[in-house]
Amino acid sequence: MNSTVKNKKLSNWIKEVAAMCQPDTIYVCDGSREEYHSMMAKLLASGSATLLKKRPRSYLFRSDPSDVARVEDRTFISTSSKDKAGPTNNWVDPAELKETMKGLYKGCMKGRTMYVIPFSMGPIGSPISKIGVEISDSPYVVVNMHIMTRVSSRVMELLDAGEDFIPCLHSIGAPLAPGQQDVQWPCAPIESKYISHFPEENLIWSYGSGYGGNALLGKKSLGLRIASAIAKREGWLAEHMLILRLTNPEGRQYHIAAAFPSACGKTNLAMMRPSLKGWKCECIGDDIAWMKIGADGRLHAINPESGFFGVAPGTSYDTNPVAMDTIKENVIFTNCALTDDGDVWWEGINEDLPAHLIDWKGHDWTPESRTDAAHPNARFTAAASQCPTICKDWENPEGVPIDIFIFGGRRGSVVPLVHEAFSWEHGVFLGATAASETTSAIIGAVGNLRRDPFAMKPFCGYNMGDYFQHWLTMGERLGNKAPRIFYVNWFRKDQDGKFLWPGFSDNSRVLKWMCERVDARVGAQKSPIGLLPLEGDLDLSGLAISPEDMKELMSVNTAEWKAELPDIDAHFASLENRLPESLKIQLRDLKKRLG
Ligand code: GTP
Ligand code: SPV
Ligand code: MN
Repeated sequence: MNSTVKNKKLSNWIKEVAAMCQPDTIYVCDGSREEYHSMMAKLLASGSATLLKKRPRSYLFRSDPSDVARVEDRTFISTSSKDKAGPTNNWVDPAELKETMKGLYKGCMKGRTMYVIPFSMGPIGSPISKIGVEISDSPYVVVNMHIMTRVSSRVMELLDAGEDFIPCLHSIGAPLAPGQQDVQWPCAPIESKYISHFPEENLIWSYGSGYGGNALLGKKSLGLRIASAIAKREGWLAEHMLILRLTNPEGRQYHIAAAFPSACGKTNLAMMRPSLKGWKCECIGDDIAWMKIGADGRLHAINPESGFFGVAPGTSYDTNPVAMDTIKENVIFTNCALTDDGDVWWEGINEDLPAHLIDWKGHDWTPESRTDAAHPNARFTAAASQCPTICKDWENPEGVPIDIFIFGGRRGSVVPLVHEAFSWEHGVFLGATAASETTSAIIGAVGNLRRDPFAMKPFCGYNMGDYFQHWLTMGERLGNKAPRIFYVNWFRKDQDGKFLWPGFSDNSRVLKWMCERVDARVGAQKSPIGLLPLEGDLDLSGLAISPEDMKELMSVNTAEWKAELPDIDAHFASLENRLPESLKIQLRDLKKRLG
């Protein structure tokens, strides 16, 4: 081991894990640039990474084709009773799960280095931050954690001084026998992957995958699943939300937090460049928000991450110029295609189709190939500090006071562009019943409609019924200082399957309406599902959209909404006695309004 660890809990844990996993060596990370570059040099030498000639200090990785996204079927919330995890989570008894996983962990790091990664979620030393230590046998995880979290010797100093931490154990599950040649992306087969969480003891055990949220354990595992359980116990919120600051032409600031499911537009909205003149949007976070009630009685949000792990396909100078500028240098790309001159490429990056590429599987690709050149869940990892619109307050430990919550999802039909909740309770009902078509961010079928309450179905570390109650309780505590709640759908399509709404920078038009609602500058019309903009209140100036398309976008069809009810009934019924009474009343009222 390259350094001594003074924190007793940590040094004991390192010993215990080393005895179980049997690595060749142990390396404690300090988070320095030198460490990052020497790891990258090794990854280049081993053939795992490709240096991009066209992008300074940027690298491309190709994963195993079986290891390309989060594995929800293999993700577990292991609590002392099944009821505590609830019907939306996979549950296995903790003793049984640990027995199974200990069997897998035994000798799993043979022939490899075991990295100890001390990291902070949130600014180092801030009272709202949490320290984690990830033990991993993946150097790819180390370099990504360097960008996505605050890995630093300063975290180790806090640990040395006795601070507590959340242990996050990770192995790719691919030991090497003596002399065995390594592969480019070692991992275990799907059936032996386990992404396990023990929220009652703040513990994470992940085995078998090297990709994204399965492996970068600060993100979904600590930042959402464990943090949501802690937040419930302590009376705050850990949410799958972007955070942005919108400034109107008069200079008034609004802070918005929005929850959309995976690959449904958080990064894009967080980095939006408004098409409306005089409006400014600044990015605070693109995936996770931790929110506490401040001394002023308002809800304050911080982004616990320090980087973006963003969806590459669809990102272009047309759709998301801010992201394009964020990823000019110092980027890790995963599962993108490689151009002949040494740059990355993906579907939707620009109009030109290169004559030849190396696809994400490492094969030759030409426009005649019938496959995607980049995997649909190909990602970029880039530091938040590189974002040209990063808000100067993004690391303020006080957070920013939230004015507006937005829920939403990907719905080709039924759901209008925007509606507002009648009340906090109705807003919680909108979050609780949110539904979206599944995307490539999850292993499994794409395009299946499912209820994804608060975009937290895969990330809530406890019973979803109790989570709904927690939101209701937070609303009671916030009283008239509670953020206003809205619901959006950027993805409604016409009969030909074309998006009706231009989206991206034009989403600023919808945000403007929300701000004007907050300031009571505009009214609204009642519909059975919520409040809709009055004719003419949505600023469409300079936008070429036909009145027919606009009408279709905003339409609330009673028959279509009635057809949603059986699925909502079933969703609520699955929560049984944990479903709060007031949400039952909300559903009853919706049924009455639909007639
Ligand atoms: P995760 O990182 O998985 O949590 O995803 P995310 O919610 O941050 O999604 P992201 O912003 O990366 O968007 C995912 C995909 O949706 C990309 O291909 C985007 O181009 C596309 N997208 C985002 N916003 C819009 C929009 O307003 N309209 C349309 N049509 N597509 C959008
Ligand atoms: C998501 O799936 O919501 C992501 C990507 O943000 S991952 O880090 O893989 O969870
Ligand atoms: Mn996400």
